[in-house]
Amino acid sequence: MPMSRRVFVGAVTAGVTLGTDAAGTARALGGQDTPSGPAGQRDDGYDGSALWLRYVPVGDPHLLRRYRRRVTAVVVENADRNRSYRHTPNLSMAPGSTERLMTSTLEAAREELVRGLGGLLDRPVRVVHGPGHDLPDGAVVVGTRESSPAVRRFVPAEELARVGRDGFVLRSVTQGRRAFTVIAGHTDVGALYGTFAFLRRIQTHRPVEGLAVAESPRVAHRHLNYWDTERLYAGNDAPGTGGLNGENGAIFNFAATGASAGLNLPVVLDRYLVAARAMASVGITGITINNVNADNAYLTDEYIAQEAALADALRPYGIRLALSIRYAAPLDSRFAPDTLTEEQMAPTDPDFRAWWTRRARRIQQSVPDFAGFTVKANSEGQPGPQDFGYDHGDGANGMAAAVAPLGLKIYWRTFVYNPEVDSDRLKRAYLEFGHIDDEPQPDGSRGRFLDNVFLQTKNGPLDFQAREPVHPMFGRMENTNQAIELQITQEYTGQNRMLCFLAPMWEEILKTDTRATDARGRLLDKRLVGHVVDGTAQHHSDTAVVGVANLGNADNLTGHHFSQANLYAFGRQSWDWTLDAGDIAADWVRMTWSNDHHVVGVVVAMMMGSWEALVNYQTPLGIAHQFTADVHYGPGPSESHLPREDWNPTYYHKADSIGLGYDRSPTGSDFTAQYFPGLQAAYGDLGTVPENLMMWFHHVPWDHPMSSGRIFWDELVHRYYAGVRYVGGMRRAWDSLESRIDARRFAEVRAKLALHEADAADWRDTCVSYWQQFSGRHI
Ligand code: BDP
Repeated sequence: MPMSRRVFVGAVTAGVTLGTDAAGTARALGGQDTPSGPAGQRDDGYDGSALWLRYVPVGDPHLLRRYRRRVTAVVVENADRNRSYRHTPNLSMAPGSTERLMTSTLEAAREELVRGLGGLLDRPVRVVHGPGHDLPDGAVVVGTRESSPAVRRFVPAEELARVGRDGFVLRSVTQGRRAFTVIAGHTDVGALYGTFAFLRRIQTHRPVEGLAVAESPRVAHRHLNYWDTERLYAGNDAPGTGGLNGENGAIFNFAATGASAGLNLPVVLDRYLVAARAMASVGITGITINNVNADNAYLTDEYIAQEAALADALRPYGIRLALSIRYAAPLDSRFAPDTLTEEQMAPTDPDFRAWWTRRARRIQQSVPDFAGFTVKANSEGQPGPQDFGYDHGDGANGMAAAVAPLGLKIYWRTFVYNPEVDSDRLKRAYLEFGHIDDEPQPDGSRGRFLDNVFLQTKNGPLDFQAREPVHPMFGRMENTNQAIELQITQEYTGQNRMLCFLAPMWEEILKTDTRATDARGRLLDKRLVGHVVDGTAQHHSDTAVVGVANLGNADNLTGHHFSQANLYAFGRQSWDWTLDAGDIAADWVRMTWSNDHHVVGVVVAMMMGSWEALVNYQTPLGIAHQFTADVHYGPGPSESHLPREDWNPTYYHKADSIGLGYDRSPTGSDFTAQYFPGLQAAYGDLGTVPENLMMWFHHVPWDHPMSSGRIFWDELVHRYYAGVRYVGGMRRAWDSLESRIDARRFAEVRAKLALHEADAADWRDTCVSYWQQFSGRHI
C-alpha cells in the first residue's frame, strides 16, 4: 500500500495528530512487535555515528531465537582471491581507530556479517574457513561462483548472469536436516550488496527463512557528488563541537591544519569507512569528491597521491572516485611546464585533448578505477567552451574524446542560465542543449554528444527548490545519455535545522509522467522520469543518478540526525526508483532508531509529511525561490538588491495587485512549450495546471477559485499555516517518544525541532504579511 499518500493527506491537510496515522502505518508494515529494550540497556550517550549500520540486538526474544537458529556461522570462501588494488604503501588508519582497512570486497562482506550478526544476535558468530561440502547448519555463505564452491553448487550460472554486474541472489537452501543461506553475486560487489540486503532483513525484523530473492539495480551508476565545504551543513568546524581541531567541516581531510594536520590523507579516519560501508549498503557506486566550482589543486600530483589513498580505502566497498574539474585548468601555472596557451584551448584542438588525456592518465596511474570528471562549465562564472567560441556540445565532446580511450566518463552539468539566452531563466538550459541533441550527424544518426558523456541535469529547471516541476530536458534529450542530479544536502530544504525527508519529493519527480512521445508523436509506453533515467524509455546506452551529498565531519556525519535518512533514501531510490518512500522511511527508522512499532509508526508519519509541510511554509503552490540572498535558509520575499535579476525573489514572485506568480504559459514566457504536448497543455492552462505547481507557470489572480472551495489568497494563507502546524505536530510527536529513544539523540532532535518550528513560523509570517501588501486582503 502506498502509505506515503495516506500519511501525508491525513497529517497535513486535515491537520490530525500524527499519532493517529502512525498506528495505521505501523500495522501496514506487518512487522513483529518488538518493544525496545529496557532503558537500562540503552546507550544514552550514543551520538549517531554508526548511521543506519548500528546493529543493536534484536529485542523480541522469539524473533531472536528464530534468527539464532537460522544463522550460526559465516562462510566466505577464498575471500582474498580478488585482492583490491592498493596504490598507497603507507595507507593507515589514524591511531585509536575502531574501523579496519579491508583488503578485498569479500573480506568487507565477511567483516560486515561478523559485526552485524554479532550485534543483532547479541553473540559472536563463528567464521568457518573452507568447509568444503560440510557446511554447518545455519551457515550464511557469501560469494560468487568463482570464489565459492557452495555458491557454485546452489546457484546456477544463468541465474547469476541475469542479476548482472551489481545484482545479487539471496537463497535459503535445505539439505537433509541442515539449512543454509546463500548470498551470491555475479561479482564480488554484488555479493557485498547482497550481504547488506541480508543484514537489513534482520535489522528490520523480516524473516530470513524461505528466501528466494533476486535483485538488480535499475540504474548503472549511482553516484554522489560531494561539494566538500560548500552547502555543507554537517560539519563541526569549531573546536569543541565534536570534530577535530583545525578541520574545515568536510568529511575527508586533504588540507587540515593545526592539531589535525597529521590526520590528512593518506591517514584514514573511522568516519571515511563508516561512510563507505553506508554507501555500499545502499549500492552507491562512486563519488566525485570535490566541489563543482572546482579547485585545480585536486588535479595536482600532491592531491592525486591523497586521492589515491582515499580510493584505496573505499575500493573494497565498490566505490570509485571521480573529480570535478575546471574547464580552463590547462591554463593554470600550477601545472607548469605542462600548460596550454589560450590559442590551444579550443575543445577541438588536439593539444587541448592531449592535455586532458595526460591528466586523466596521470590520475589513472594512481587510481586505476578512476570513474571520470564532473564538469560545471559556463555556469555561475566557471570557465567553459563558450569562452573560446565553442558550445557545450563541442566542450563536452572535446573532453569526452580525450578520456574515452581510458574508459572514463564525462558528467557535463546542464545547470546553465545565461541571461542573454532568454529573459526567463527556466528556458535557458534547454535552449543551449536541446538543439545539440537534435542535430543530424554525418552517419545519419541524431545528436552530437558522444556516448561517454552524461548530461547531468538537476531534477527541476531552477535550482533544487523544495518543489519544482520536472526539468523539461527529461525525455526531450532522446539522443543523449542523461543523469538526473538530486540534492541530498539540504541547501534549500532546511539545512541542518529542519527535519525534511526528501524521498517523497524524489518519488514524485521520478514518477512524474513526461508524456514523452516518439518521433511520430505517439505516447511512449514507458515515459515516467524514472524510465527516462533508467534508459528504458528511450534506450539510452548508459544510465546514472547523481546525488549532491551531505556528509561532513559532524559526529553523526550529516548534522541533523534525520538528514541521514536522505542519504539512505537516495541510495535506495537510485537503486530502484519504483520503491515507495514510506517503505524506505520505515526501513531507515527501524535500522536507525528502533523496531518498536509505536516508534516506527510515529517517526515514519513525521517524516512522510515533513517535506510537504516545508513546501507549505516556505514556497507553497509553486512560488519559487523566496530565500534571503546566498544563505538560502530564511525568507526574503522583498529582496531585489542582488546584481543579477534572476537571483532575487522578486524576479520569481512578480507580486502585484492582481496576483502572484510567473506567467510561463503561451501568454507569458512560453516556457511550457519546452515540454511534450501533453504537459504543455496541462501546465499551460490555469484550469488544468496542478495546484501545487501553479505559480511556476501562472500569475494567479488573488480571487482565483481553488479546488478546496477557497479563493487563491485564502488557500495560500491556509498552506502557510498548515505547514507550520505540521511542524508543531512533529515536535509534540517527538516529545511523546522520550522514554523510547536514547537520551542524547532524543535531546538533539528535540532542540532542532524547536528551532525548526520557530523558523517555519518566521517563513509564514514574513511571507504572508508581505503578500498581504499586494493582495490587500484579510488573513
Ligand atoms: C546552487 C548552489 C551553488 C552551486 C550551484 C551548482 O547554491 O553553491 O555551486 O547550485 O549546482 O544551488 O552549480
